[in-house]
Amino acid sequence: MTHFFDRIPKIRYEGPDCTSDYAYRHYDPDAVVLGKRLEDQLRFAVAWWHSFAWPGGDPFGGATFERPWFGDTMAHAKLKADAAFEMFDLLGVPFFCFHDADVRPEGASFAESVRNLEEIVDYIGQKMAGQRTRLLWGTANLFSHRRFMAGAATNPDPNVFAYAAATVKSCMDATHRLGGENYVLWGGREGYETLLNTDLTREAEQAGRFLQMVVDYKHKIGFKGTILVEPKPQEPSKHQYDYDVASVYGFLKRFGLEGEVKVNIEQGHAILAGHSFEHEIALAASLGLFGSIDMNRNDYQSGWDTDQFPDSVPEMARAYYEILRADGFTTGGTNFDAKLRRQSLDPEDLILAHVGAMDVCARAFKAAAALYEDGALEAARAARYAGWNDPANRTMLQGATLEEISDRVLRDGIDPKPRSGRQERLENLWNRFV
Ligand code: XUL
Ligand code: CO
Repeated sequence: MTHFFDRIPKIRYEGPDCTSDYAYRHYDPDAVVLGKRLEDQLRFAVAWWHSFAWPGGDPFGGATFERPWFGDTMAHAKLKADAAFEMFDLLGVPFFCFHDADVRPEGASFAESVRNLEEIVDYIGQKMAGQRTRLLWGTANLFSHRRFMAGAATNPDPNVFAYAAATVKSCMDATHRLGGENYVLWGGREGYETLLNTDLTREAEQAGRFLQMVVDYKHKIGFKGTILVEPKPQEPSKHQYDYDVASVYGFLKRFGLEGEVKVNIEQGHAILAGHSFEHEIALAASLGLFGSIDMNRNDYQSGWDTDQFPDSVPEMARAYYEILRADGFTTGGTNFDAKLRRQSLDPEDLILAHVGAMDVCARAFKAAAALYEDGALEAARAARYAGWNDPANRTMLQGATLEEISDRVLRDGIDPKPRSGRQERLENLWNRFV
């Protein structure tokens, strides 16, 4: 016991009229929505790094948080794990996610870092055996240490490529041992600061080879989870190669990995790339790449990655509507890759941030599910394309040539009549549900 969360009661669903801070108003894990328990639809996960490892610094100031587990020893790492599992239990959250660097102290050598990771993975495994929290995904931190400043897989130095490969192997082993449902690669430094010193061709080939090895190793060890790439356009690099879903798709096609790897889409990253979150989800689904989401938004004025907890039901509903159209999550889930504001010092802040975020997502999901079940939006979409059901029209996509189509236009006197896209009507429909 850490006593860190001592004054906080276990959070339960108490309904929309409840006035306590320490209750879910919308997230009832056992409520059945579209044939599944809400817990199994949303698959919430806590991010170890922001909740337990981040000290509250920003570019202008250092740590603001004081936590009894801050320190570089295995004893600190275990205390941190104790606190994490106490919080998972209080929230009743089904999953967590971690990087190696969040859970273990860095060793004096690579071998010592791996030993530390194995020791803490044993410890986390024992904790998992005692409660119901599972691992949504594991990942390697290939961006914080100075050795990765010029990239990991895309580093000009082959020794860094080797170190990164060995690190990913150790993190895949850890994820596999803990029964993780996915393994994530976010290429924070896989990009460049200036084209003046960068060989784009070489760096892409290194990244492609690296990901092929990850996929090979997944099959070798019998890891049944999904390999996920997390797109982001920039920050910390000036330009990151996994810019957005479309760039990741091109990269996967180029290296023959499109059937092996999916994407973990983060709301804030989508906006940084000049897209909406729902655009990235819809595109991933249409390309057969949709995997999981990181549900944290940015401040719309600041223009950088502020990793805030979600607070907007209408925005989240758009995202969950697209997830429902993609048949929901399989191995993926809703990970709160979100951090407190640096003035939010108290244990309560950490709990209430997650309670609010889970309620926002649950409310959004239920609204999206009601609209999806109603079917009016999907019927309108289908009606818009209904002309393609006519066999004569279908042949145009199935082998008819330009000359044949031209003959048909002349023969039948085809003369298209523009029709309304009915956008406002559909927006009104949307707002009846959300
Ligand atoms: C950084 C980010 C990471 C990844 C995991 O912007 O989103 O936390 O989710 O490395
Ligand atoms: Co993320």
